[in-house]
Amino acid sequence: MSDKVIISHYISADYPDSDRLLKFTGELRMDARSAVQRIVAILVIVAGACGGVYAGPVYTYHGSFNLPIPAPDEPESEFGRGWMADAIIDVPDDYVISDLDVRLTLTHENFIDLQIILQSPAGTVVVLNPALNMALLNIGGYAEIVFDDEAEVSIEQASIPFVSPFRPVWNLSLFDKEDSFGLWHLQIYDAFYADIGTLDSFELMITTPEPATATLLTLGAGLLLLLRPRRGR
Ligand SMILES: [Ca+2]
Ligand SMILES: [Ca+2]
Repeated sequence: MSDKVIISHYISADYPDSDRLLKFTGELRMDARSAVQRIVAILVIVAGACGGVYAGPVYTYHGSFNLPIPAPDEPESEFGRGWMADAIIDVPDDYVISDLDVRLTLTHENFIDLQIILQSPAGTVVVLNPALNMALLNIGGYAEIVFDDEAEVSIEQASIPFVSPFRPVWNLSLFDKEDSFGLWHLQIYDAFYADIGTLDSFELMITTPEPATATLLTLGAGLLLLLRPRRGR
């Protein structure tokens, strides 16, 4: 119920003391407004806290491949250098990305050869690992590599034992707020002669915004509209 309704009630009762009525009206409006302000403030604080602490659902898209690195049709493949054919994941869903991590599994004789790049459906490019990353010299074999902006160790500081996750050289946050829908390309360039390998799998882990944040903000806006004094009456 708004303060306007209560005031109407007093006016229709032909309340004789107009000074007292005005004073009462003023206090009532002030109380209603401060109550609304309090509610909105609490909701905004709760929503902010939820958004800061909790992430929304994580959706994982996995692709299995058996792609030689480099591809056999590359001009210098016989010398162990050139591009791999793109590994492509087709994401059929529209999600707003709030965080993206990438997992890949591969076998290669020397990871220092590998430049690893991810391209989003929107065309944004992120270099995950630079070619000739000296930290990876003489690290090879089978590996599961997870790239995550929040990892403690950068891929440029990797060492034996080679344990994920690693921070990529460019931030995966460049994909934040993009739509997940469409073709994601993982591109690997073998930049150095000799050692070769194979990409086995590649996976996108897409975190979406916390739904409670949107719900609470909507609820707050709804209460604000509900309790706001009506005009023109
Ligand atoms: Ca992350
Ligand atoms: Ca090579």
